[in-house]
Amino acid sequence: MTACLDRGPDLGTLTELDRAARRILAANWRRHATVPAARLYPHQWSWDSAFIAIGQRHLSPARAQRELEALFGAQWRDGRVPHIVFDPSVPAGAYFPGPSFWRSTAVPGTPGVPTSGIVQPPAHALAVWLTFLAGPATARARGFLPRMYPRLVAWHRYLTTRRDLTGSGLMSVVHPWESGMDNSPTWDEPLSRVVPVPSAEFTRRDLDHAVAAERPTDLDYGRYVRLARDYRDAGYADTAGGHGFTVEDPLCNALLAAGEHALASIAGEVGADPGPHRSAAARLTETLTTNLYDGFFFPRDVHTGRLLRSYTIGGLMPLVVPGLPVAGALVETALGDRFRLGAATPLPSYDLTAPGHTPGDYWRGPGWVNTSWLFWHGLRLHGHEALAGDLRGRLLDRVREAGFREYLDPLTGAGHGADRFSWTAALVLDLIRAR
Ligand code: 2M8
Repeated sequence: MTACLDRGPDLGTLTELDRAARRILAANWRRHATVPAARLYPHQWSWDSAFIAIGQRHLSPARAQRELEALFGAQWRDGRVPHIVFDPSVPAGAYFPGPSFWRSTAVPGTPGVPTSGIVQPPAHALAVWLTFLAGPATARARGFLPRMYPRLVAWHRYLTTRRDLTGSGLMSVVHPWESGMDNSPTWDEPLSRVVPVPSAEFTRRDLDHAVAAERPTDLDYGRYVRLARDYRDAGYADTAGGHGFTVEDPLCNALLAAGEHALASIAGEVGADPGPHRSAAARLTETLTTNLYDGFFFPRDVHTGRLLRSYTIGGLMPLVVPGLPVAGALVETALGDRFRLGAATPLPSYDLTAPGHTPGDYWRGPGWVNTSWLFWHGLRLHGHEALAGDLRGRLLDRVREAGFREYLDPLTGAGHGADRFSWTAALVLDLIRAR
């Protein structure tokens, strides 16, 4: 096992790891949902809740269902699921940008609870289906799938219609936060065209709880604020050409395709027709591969029409799509020097051979457990059981050594970012139970 300089407490055996993970999820639960990390992220986050449910389903299927229901309870009338659902009992200054920045409640068709106005990767249909499978009796008694199905359909419809900003059949993200990989080097080029809001005009809260060298710069934040403010001031309208940043992202579109497969299964359970979901999944898979694959999956910058050719973890994520025609090539790339599957764990967020790779800096090198979990899920889906088993063992070892950190140095295993991070705990619980 790799030596690890700033390793956290030795969490010992799997039983202890399991117990520690349970304690984190219990401590981070707030009435209806789980916060990603108590201080740095004190509200409900969209794709975090999907991963949290995937772990929580093993402890309490009902609580996992409630987590997802709480998120979709904040869905907008246009179908969008906001990336943050704010907890009104948390002090206003605890997170920036908070409710007074997004002003969601002033937008017609939004729920009473304040939310952000942007989205995150659509991991939800998959999470709903896996949650159902872990407790079908509880789910049936609570009417979980009949309640979630129309909401998931509306969510996917929003992404495949209003967010298809090019007519290509793929969804676009209009803010780096929407990709889930906020500070990825891939966004540097499209972001460079965005005029930053001066840092004197806003107060960051993340630096109260995290090391500045491991977080985005003030200049990046200025650009994030500009994009979010412009979107808000346009009434969160999704218009082609109306956004300073528009990218067709492989991770989001792959989760959408995987989500359509999950929706087909859910439709079968609720007595709806799975056919349209199967067709949508096939269409998305083909368009994703035709438009974004060139030896690897790259995002497309809609403003220039060009692929953004850096190797990030997002480009490996289409492995979650059942029947992906280039799955074998993707696994080969993962085994190569850029990602070093089988050695670097968690899988690095950015190309290990790139000059800009920084092992401790936000989405610019370190590994997150959620993207490695998605890749592990994809390995199993495509029959790579041995590689999947090895990745599972390595991930559990890493967390045992470093603790439940937000992200880790893929080569040394050193932990970074928030501690007692919910999706790390939840996905460890899932990995422990994987057969
Ligand atoms: C990070 O993003 C938030 C903004 O949404 C932030 O930096 O404040 C990302 O890692 C994102 O993927 C994640 O969902 C969120 C909460 O864990 O934190």
